[in-house]
Amino acid sequence: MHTVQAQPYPFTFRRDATAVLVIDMQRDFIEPGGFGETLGNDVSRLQAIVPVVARLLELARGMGLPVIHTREAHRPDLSDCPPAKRERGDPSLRIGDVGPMGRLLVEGEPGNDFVPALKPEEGELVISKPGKGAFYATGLDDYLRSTGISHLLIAGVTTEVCVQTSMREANDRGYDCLLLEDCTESYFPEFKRATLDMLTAQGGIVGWTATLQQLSAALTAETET
Ligand code: C5J
Repeated sequence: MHTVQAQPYPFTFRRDATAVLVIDMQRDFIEPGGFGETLGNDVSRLQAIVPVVARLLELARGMGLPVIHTREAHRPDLSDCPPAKRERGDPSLRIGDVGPMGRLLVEGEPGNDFVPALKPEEGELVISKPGKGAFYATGLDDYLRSTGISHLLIAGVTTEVCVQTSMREANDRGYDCLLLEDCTESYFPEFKRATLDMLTAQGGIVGWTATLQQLSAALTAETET
């Protein structure tokens, strides 16, 4: 067992029952010209965590932990994009419209790909998801159950949207989740802080949080006890 000095209390996991889940580290959310920016957001806050998430991937791969990547993506005909999602708000461009990195949030388009520093390696599972949650209309739950994964180490963007939704979905399905505080980010710092507080309140009602350094210390402790 490994034990991370987490909030609200230590998080314990077995390495052979744990995967890293990286949510939506895509150009569409992180680079200028993508979906996130068309909604009026400053993407620089999200760019800042890319090197930290890269260190998490390096650590996980070095330790032999499975890594799963999600991307928010719709089919080119938008048949999996509810009109309510496409028509929401007053963005400068909508899902499926052509932006500087191709059609927004459409699979196969340059902007829908992962940022270069965080590309999946061969053999790592990539889940395309039409919603905010990683479990909605995907095979993620079946994959985790069939591989005996019960614990998730979560990273990605944005903290209060796709990350929080996915962590809540995982929690309801019985997974123990640790969110890496410095491997997640929001366009709104106050929403990130509030989300971390909400997830860990009431004795970890949704799960745990810790820093990458705290995870690293637990994983590299000399022996798995
Ligand atoms: C959003 C996400 N923010 N990945 N998606 O629309 O959080």
